[in-house]
Amino acid sequence: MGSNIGNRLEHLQQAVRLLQSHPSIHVMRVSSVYETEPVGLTEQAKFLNVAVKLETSLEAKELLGACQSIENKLGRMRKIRWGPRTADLDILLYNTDHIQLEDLIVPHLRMSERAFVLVPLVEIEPEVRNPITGMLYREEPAMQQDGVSLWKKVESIGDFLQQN
Ligand code: A4P
Ligand code: MG
Repeated sequence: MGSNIGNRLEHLQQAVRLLQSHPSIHVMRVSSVYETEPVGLTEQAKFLNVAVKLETSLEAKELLGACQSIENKLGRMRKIRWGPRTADLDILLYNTDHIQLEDLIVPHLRMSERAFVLVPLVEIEPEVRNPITGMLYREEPAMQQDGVSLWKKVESIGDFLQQN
């Protein structure tokens, strides 16, 4: 998840609360919070990024729908006009599945090249591998990129939700 508008931490906390309140989603872990230089469109504010581990009985497509409805809810709650969203929730991995649908590609297409994804992911799941190549994500060269710094250490989900 990422946010670079307004109260970034609050947006991420709210997204985790909304995931938790979904009847078919159980939040297992939340990584520490990292402040990250924007990648892609670089003329924008720094992001806060976290990785979240879930257990769910939802199919991947249904989980994408749940993530998008949380993005929409957060956008509406913050009264941000149509445009950049207050929170972006992407699915990085779904078990070891390889999914190639029109609107859902898993593993996420650009994750292996992005330290802002890999660093929080590897923190909560150090042994996780790319299900297609078998490569450990912690051994990806992109792990060494600059622009990702620890912003708040997170010890537990409760700890994350209480931070300010
Ligand atoms: N989509 C396909 N696969 C997936 C997936 N695995 N998870 C489709 C989520 N969505 C997936 O996404 C566009 C479309 O991707 C969706 O309709 C969905 O069907 P979006 O969230 O609407 O738009 P977006 O996030 O602006 O585009 P995209 O392509 O997801 O952008 P990225 O690659 O996620 O980049 N820099 C830092 N430091 N931190 C960030 O968090 N985020 C971005 C967004 C750019 N730079 C960043 C960060
Ligand atoms: Mg996205």
